[in-house]
Amino acid sequence: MTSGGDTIFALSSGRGLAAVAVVRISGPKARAALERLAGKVPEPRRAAHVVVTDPVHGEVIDDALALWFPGPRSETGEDMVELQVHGGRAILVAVFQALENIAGFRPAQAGEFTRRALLNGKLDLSAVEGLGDLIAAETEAQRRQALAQYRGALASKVEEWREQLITILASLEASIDFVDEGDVPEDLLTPATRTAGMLLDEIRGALQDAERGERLREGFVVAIAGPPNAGKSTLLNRLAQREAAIVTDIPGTTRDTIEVALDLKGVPVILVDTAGVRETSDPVESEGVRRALARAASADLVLWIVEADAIEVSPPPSAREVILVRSKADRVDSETQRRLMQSGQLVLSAQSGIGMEALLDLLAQQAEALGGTPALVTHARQRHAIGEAADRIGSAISAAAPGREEIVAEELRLAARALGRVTGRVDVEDVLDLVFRNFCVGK
Ligand SMILES: Nc1nc2c(ncn2[C@@H]2O[C@H](COP(=O)(O)OP(=O)(O)OP(=O)(O)O)[C@@H](O)[C@H]2O)c(=O)[nH]1
Ligand SMILES: [Mg+2]
Repeated sequence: MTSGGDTIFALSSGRGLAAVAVVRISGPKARAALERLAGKVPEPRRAAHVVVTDPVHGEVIDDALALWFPGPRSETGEDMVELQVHGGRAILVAVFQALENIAGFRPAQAGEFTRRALLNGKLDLSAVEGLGDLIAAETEAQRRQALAQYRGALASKVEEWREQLITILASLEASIDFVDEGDVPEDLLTPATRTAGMLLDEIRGALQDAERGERLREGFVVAIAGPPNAGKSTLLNRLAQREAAIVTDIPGTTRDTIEVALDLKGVPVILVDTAGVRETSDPVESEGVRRALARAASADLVLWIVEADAIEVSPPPSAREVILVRSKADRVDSETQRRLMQSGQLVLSAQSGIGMEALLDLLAQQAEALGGTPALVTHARQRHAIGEAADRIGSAISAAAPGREEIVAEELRLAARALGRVTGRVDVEDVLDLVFRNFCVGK
């Protein structure tokens, strides 16, 4: 088993007051931590009660539960120890001090346990990304997607694709050999291209779904935008069920963008209230307008809010998807409401509650589309590698012609290599820093 040389330790449970705190220790001398601090080594993978004592002063630090995981059957693949002590600050300071006093021990860096698990083949790169997402998951759909990736949904699919490519390659290489011998018994290129085409369709399908996967991780951004005084902040407050934004009857009240996170059907939705869009000479307001338009342009959905009785409707900005919403419906008669609705607009009043159900239904529908069956591809890094594989397979197919088997084979080989990057089978060193960027100490 590879080991980082040092034996590392960290608090793996949350910081702050807690009944129990979990201290993890990993590395070649992990066993020594038990011998020195607990005076005994429990049976592998069985919890045992121990008295944690400072080996230098002989002072009892705490009563604890200890677990011993000899490598390679441990999370990192190395020898590991888990101490469950009481979660007080002073206890942890004393335990860490005692561990640091053992030669060859040092505090772990952010993500270092997982990094060792990766290097020891306990996790592949996509599972590491899934694990990071699982820890960060705030909603049910995020948890489901992250767990699927952590448990190998993407890795096994990519491996399946890679194996298919290798099978195609093997058949092509056979035909190349036959060409060398001047004896081509049959056309092997045609079936190879056909299989590659089917594989390409499947890979492209997964890539098409990648945007959904990435959006679910980051949250579905809904920008509330429109002219001043249209009732944007009132709508945000109603959806957030709290007074997140200031509401007044003075046009130009909101200057900064204000974000509120909602959980809609297990999907994280980020609502953004923005400054009313209008021509203005006020430098503060004009910066607000600039931000409003920028936020609308990058949002997944823009709710363009216009008062129900507005005669002139200012045109919505260009954005991925815009829904025209008529606000303050309580100020127009029911006949006008009906007429507006018939033209496909959402008519609502954030003050009286008219039409709010319809808006929530619409948002929930969008959320459900994101949160359905977990997407396979959920990170830009994975998307790029798989995208390159798709491009290579595409080139292989267009290059296919008798006598060009070697070119086709070379493209397919590069495609297989690109797929290998998804799981970290190849070029893993290049991306470690990127992948572990958001990991914290103890993971
Ligand atoms: N009658 C009625 N008044 C509303 C409704 N929604 C908002 N208002 C009023 O319209 C005024 C403006 O509301 P805001 O929510 O601050 O409007 P805004 O679009 O955020 O305005 P800016 O931040 O200035 O762009 C306030 O006086 C609100 O009370 C509504 O549904 N019905
Ligand atoms: Mg406002």
